[in-house]
Amino acid sequence: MTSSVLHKYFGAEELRSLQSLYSKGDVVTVILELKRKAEDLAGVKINVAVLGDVGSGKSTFINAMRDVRSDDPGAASTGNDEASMVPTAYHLPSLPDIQLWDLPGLNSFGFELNHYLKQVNFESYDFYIIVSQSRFRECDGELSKRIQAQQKEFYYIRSKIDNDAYSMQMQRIDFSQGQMQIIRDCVKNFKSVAVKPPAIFLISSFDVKEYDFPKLKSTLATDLQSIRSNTFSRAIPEMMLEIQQSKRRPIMWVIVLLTFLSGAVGIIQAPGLPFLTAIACTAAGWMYFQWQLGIRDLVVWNLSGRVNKPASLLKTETEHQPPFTLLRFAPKVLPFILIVVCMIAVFTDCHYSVTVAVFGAMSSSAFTFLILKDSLDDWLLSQQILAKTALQQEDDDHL
Ligand SMILES: Nc1nc2c(ncn2[C@@H]2O[C@H](COP(=O)(O)OP(=O)(O)OP(=O)(O)O)[C@@H](O)[C@H]2O)c(=O)[nH]1
Ligand SMILES: [Mg+2]
Repeated sequence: MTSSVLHKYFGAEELRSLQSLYSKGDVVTVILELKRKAEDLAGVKINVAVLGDVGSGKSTFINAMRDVRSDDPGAASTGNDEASMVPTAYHLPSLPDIQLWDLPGLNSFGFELNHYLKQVNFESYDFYIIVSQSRFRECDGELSKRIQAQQKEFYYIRSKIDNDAYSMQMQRIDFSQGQMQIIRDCVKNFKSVAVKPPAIFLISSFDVKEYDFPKLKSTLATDLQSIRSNTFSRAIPEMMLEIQQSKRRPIMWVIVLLTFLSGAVGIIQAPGLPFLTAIACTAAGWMYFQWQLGIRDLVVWNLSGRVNKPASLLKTETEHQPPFTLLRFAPKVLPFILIVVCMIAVFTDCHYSVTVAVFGAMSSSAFTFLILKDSLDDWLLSQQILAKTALQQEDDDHL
């Protein structure tokens, strides 16, 4: 699986064109290109992780989905002595855009959950199928919580239902009543771990024409488009971040340059000079951002017409900031206070002139750097949110 989310959706040529548009400050066209891609995701591969407890029937299920027997060449190895130890991808002939990943059983290595999730690269998958046998297990609850936390979706499979059917028959329990009871229990168990109950299928991988197997296959085919759209929508901020990287680096160099300038001039002991230099360098940096990344309001207004969304909505979303905490606030105010202290010291003809000069320079450059770096990160983040908000409606329309 590729680690770059952009490479998953765009070819090398398209990528170059996106980077070049962004470098020219044309963020609106970049977002419209993402929109165009969101409307045509056909052929984009979806990685589906099949996971669950050891021996729950994951590999047998994958073989059944692919219509192969366990002893056919290329089949996933199955059996109680044939534990799958590394994630392995299998293509589905009936749904070529889906790649099923056979993951090791949750307790295969005796790993604790976090270690296991890291080993199998848990967060890299687009969709999940949890396979569970005979009853809802603690690990099913844990896995489903982790999936929900990523705002991704999953199916829940109760495997080996042929065994359940047999034991119900032995106990003279009506099978359809028994099935309903299993589903009710699953729903109750998901609710007990605060997870929204997913689609639940009771299947036997030995009998693909019976129970919920045919329904599972058709549901997966139907849901494919919405899974793809959701995956793309979730990835928009990350895609924007990747596009922005090439531009962020040169801008950071300009910030460093302005920081030095601010410090160098701030060292001169003229009344008010460190203060004026810090303000002038910060203002120059701001203007440079606007020039390089586009004027915020203009971008929002321009985009609003192109994606048919009210500018007020786009603006409100992008202005959404993390809480104004003391931690975020303090580093910028402290250098400012130091600048003022240095000014007072110069005005009052303080004798510690070298100390004052050094403090003046340091506080002036610290103020410039912190404000500019924070503003840059803030503008880049708001572009990521802007792209996501602008494209959100389109994704919802597809569902
Ligand atoms: N009766 C019945 N047995 C099944 C079914 N699916 C799997 N099995 C059996 O369950 C055992 C384990 O199946 P696997 O598919 O290897 O299980 P797994 O989850 O891949 O196991 P690990 O890779 O070790 O985690 C095998 O003996 C299978 O034949 C089913 O639908 N019905
Ligand atoms: Mg296996």
